[in-house]
Amino acid sequence: MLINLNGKLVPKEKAVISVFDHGLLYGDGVFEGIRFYSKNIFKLEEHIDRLYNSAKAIMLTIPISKEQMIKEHVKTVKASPLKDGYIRTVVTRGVGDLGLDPKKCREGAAYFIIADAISMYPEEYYLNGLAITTVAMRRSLAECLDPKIKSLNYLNNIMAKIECANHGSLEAVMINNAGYVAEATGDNLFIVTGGAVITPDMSAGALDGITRETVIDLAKTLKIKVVEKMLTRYDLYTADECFLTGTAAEIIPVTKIDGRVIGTGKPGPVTHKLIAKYKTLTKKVGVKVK
Ligand code: PXG
Repeated sequence: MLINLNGKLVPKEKAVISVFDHGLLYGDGVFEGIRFYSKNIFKLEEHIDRLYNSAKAIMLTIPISKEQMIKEHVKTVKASPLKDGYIRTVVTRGVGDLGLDPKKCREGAAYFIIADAISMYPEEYYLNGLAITTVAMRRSLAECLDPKIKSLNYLNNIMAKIECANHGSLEAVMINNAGYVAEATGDNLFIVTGGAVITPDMSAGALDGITRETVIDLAKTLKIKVVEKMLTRYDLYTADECFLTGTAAEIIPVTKIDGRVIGTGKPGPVTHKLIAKYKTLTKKVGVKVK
């Protein structure tokens, strides 16, 4: 496997970064998770835009232009033996002295791009639905670390993941400090109630998911009403359907929340329709890697 390390393709064993890299020392950096299907990179421009926005928010200058970054992604996928896979792009503040001041990273930001396989949840959950649980760990406040920034600091989500695993569940519902539903640990959350597709408003504190946006667009083309609003756990328990969205997870049905069976207990018709549309779209669009 070849890894793109600062623009050079190097074997996995040689793709190493310094222990003085501030991405590692302080979580000072940003990242993206992107998929490619049959060598087409899905929603690449959107992911690159979000990467540069995350970097801008933390005042991190990415050393290459967006256009060059797109080319580096194409180069990395081209070098991969995989037809379908997952790309993990990371930009760190770079190598610096000890001390959290970013000025100590005099060489500037560093980046790497990995193209590899990924599996988020076992296949049976895509067929039968996932059981998820609310955790005590609250989603970070936008006033502290805005969930819109896809930073290398994922401890908020990781601790929620540990907490739900301690309760024997594979995924967590994260709520914000006001008690409203924000998202899952690495996926956005949707419900279907009265025929409408409903998802927490971005102001609830969630990542501005690219799959979330895609699903909203697909629902609209299917003439399904889409609502973005604050949701409580009561709204989840009483929904007809529920599903999670993310680049890695794609669309996964949820059939149980905190022990409450959702709808019929089986993935619902709207979820099925959106999964089918999403699959078709991933085959149709994307940046082609020749
Ligand atoms: N919420 C959070 C907190 C995320 O990190 C999503 C939602 C879904 O966003 P997209 O744009 O993918 O629809 C994410 C996505 C990984 C990894 O290991 C990345 C994510 C989630 C889980 C694992 O690369 N990011």
